[in-house]
Amino acid sequence: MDRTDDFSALYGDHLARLAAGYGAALAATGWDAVVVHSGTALKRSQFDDQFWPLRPVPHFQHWLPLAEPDCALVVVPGRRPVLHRLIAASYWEAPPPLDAPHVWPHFDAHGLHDASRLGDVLPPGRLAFIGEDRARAASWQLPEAAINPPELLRQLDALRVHKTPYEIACLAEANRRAAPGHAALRDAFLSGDASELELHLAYLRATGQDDPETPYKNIVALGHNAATLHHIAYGRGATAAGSLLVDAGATHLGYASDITRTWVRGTGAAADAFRQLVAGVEALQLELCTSVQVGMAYEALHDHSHELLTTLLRALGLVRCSQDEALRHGLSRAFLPHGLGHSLGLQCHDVGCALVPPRKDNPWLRNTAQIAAQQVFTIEPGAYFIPALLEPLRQGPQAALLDWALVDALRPFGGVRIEDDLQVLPAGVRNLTREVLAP
Ligand SMILES: [Mn+2]
Repeated sequence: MDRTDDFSALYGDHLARLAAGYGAALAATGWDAVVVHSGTALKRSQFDDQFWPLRPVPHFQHWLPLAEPDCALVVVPGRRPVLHRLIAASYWEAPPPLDAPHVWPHFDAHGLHDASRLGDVLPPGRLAFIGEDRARAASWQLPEAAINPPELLRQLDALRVHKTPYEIACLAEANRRAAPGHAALRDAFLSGDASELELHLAYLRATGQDDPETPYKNIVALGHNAATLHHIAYGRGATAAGSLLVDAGATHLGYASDITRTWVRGTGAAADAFRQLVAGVEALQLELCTSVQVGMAYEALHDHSHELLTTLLRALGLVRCSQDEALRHGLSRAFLPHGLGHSLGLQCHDVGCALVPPRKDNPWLRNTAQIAAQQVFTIEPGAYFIPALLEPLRQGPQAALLDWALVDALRPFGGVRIEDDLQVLPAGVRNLTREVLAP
């Protein structure tokens, strides 16, 4: 069996699991069938006639990686799924071609000249609609109560938490596609003075992606810009900045990778201290990856990341008090305000692992699930010099617990984040990122 047959077999198994899952969810929630809409192209402005590239409804992409607007997938338990595709009459726009021959044998495909006429051919019975375009559902005479019924949606989202071997293969390939981009930016940064915009373009070239195809806007931050967690307003000028943070991924058949690396250049005491901080965050990131265990709460791992970061900040001299005192005052939270990671899949911030809200002191944590085999999530600790978080400490009663001269010396480097994508195994993890990206 060659690799293509192998992949094709994985996809068949994936669809079989999906069909069983949809059947159970529909039966449990009292629906006879479901229509999953691919989405409607959104106008960039109501005053113009250009559209954003379609981001398909993830439930639709869970079945097939087709990025065409106004497709409808009709799932009736026990029957082959039926795909209605709009036969576009436009000579202005055409959807991207789909290079995935493994998909077509699994669907009964029909062409539709007018999307609003689908209502005429929908099966009888209680039909639910999953999608974003409520007006489209209404055009098919589906009542308001049939649109994204909360309990059905919750059960369909839950199906996306544990990845099938097909999905794991897609996520692994998305990592493999992103790896040359990270390697190219490391080399460009260490050997030249490219601007953020030039580095962003170099990443797209090295990964063979157009900007809208990336799973999220590349974060390319030189120097102090790394303190802006989602820095995407790329600088244009050559720079002598001592650090580069790149948070960028790739997609494969709709599945995303999400990878962050931080690089340091230059000499001197400040560069050496920041290099130690980067090495320390990388070491604690690796330790967190190896401590992942089935049954553990992801939030406990997040809490553990603050213990490890506190130890690191004390070792580097940024924090000048006991471990207990630093933890009691939550000093590490001023350096690391975001969550340790999130579920990953068809969306960069995938659903299903945050059904329970986090504790109040972890407001930005997007994964509160119990860790289980076949989940895929990121582990992405960081440490940043963010004036809006540090200044209140400097002005407050705990000011003496930090070395402000060192904080000020490191501020021009912005910050560090190290992020990998992990598949949880029955014992331990598979690191989808490090298996393709050399240190
Ligand atoms: Mn991430």
